[in-house]
Amino acid sequence: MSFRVGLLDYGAGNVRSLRNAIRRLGYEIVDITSSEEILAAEAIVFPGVGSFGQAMASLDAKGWTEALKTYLRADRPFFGICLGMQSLFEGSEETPGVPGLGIIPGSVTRFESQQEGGGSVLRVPQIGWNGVSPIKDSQVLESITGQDTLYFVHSFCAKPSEANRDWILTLTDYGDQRYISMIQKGNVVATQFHPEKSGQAGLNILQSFLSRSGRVAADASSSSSPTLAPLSSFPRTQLVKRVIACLDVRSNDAGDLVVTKGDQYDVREAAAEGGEKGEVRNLGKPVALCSRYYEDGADEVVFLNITSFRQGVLEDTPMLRVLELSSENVFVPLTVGGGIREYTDPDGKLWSALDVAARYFRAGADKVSIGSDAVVAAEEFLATGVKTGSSCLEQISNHYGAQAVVVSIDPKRVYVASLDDESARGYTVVPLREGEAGPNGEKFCWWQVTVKGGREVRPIDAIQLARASEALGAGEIMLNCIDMDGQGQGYDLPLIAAVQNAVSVPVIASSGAGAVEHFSQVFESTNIMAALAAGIFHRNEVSIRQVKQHLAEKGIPSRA
Ligand code: 1PR
Repeated sequence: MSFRVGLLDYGAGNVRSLRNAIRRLGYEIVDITSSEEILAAEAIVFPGVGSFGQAMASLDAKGWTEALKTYLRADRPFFGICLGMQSLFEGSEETPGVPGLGIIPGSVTRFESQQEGGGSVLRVPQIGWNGVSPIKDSQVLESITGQDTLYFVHSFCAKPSEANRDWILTLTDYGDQRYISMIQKGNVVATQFHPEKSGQAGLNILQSFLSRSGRVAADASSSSSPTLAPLSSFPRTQLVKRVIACLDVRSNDAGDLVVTKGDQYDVREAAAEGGEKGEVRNLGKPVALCSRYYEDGADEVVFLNITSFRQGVLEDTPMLRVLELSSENVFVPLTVGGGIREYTDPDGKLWSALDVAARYFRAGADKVSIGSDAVVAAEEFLATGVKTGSSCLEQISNHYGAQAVVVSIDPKRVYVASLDDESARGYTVVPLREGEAGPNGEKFCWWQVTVKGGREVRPIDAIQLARASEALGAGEIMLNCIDMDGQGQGYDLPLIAAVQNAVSVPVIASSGAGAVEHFSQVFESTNIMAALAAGIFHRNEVSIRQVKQHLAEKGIPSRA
């Protein structure tokens, strides 16, 4: 170990994974607390989190802005991540009028949520794994191959131009929009993607930077001069499909936290004839399963604390510990759900949804998933048309950014006889697939929203909830289906298509995967970019590798 890495952390999100990644690579971390420490640092890593305006305001409030500019202009070792890269530009459409550090010419703009060739909307934020197309050589990229993908999660991006060309190291394409995914000039490096969330490929990039920090300027071969080829001539990249493992976690009857799995949300073993309901199914330990799925190629892991509505979330120490331990060894995004809401503890103290989310982010979560509380907020919004800003969904989204908030929808099919069935007025009714029918031969259905793990139905449908959630600040929708859950018969394709068409944020298909073919089926027939499964992975029926192999055989791109 040659030096200590200074971390510029202004307290806005999950930097635990970054700390874990740097430690894993063998470096010691020192938290920067003053502008003097910035100027004296041997290397600085700046993981910007939150909004552009908040990041710049935090730097200003701490009196760090000028010191950071001086540090950067002196070509000292710097690695910016996501907003840490965007802050190097002159400004951002995200927070007009707020100047950036102004080291790189140009301003950051929002992705255009436009129509693509196939007529579908380009989903913003971009969430998932995409490639990088180098426009010059650099030792920072020495371990990256053309097949590698890295994890991006952002709504804003910096566009390449002749004015900033000498800073560009790699370009990436989202739909037909080409943007800067990495910059490098001398010792100053930054990435739009999250290397600490990009598996081994991301760790390799961080390692390449840290291992020669401060020596780049002296080593002329490390970064060649840019070629004069037009920026459009470099190979295109694409966002690939995600395969997500989901761990439903709860205490079993002995009080241990276990991964369980329901059949249509019933997580207890069937009762013996005439006997009482069986035990909670125990399919393994959360931390161990999370590691196994990471090693097996999961692009993301979701933890759902499925009984959190019965207990106080801030007393949920075991779940926090699961996240802390998992994030030590798992370098892909982690989402946590269950009990993300405002909460009054037994002493009468009120904890805001922001306090609750902050606890989970600090423990290692990258995103929080909101179920029941999002339904409450959506119902109010649908009734009044007013965004109060006070719902838990809005608060967390406004503070941490939409990309950090997933809304988990738990719908149940309601079968009806016709498209204009009186009982389904106001809801989206669709025809069932060939061969499907309701219990009384019905040929149509709509999807009623439930809360509390399917125990209570609400008077809105999944499409209304998805639309309202997007309006209130959800960056992603996790779309379960109680009827399909644990059945192994495939995803609810009409539901997924209906929700996918109703919103412009990314949608994760969930519930029903029973074979590798169900993944290609949902990806091909709905154009969705992410599919989640639980039971088949827990029971070792199908591995994530096998899913990816199958996708490759079908010509569907996914992370290798
Ligand atoms: O309402 O904000 O406290 O959140 C509670 C969260 O817990 C919600 O995200 C809700 O979906 C989840 N949840 C509550 N009860 C259950 C249950 O199963 N009894 N699990 C539950 C939801 C469904 C999926 C499952 C897929 C794939 N789990 O996540 O993993 O259906 O399963 P499969 O591949 O085996 O078919 P709040």
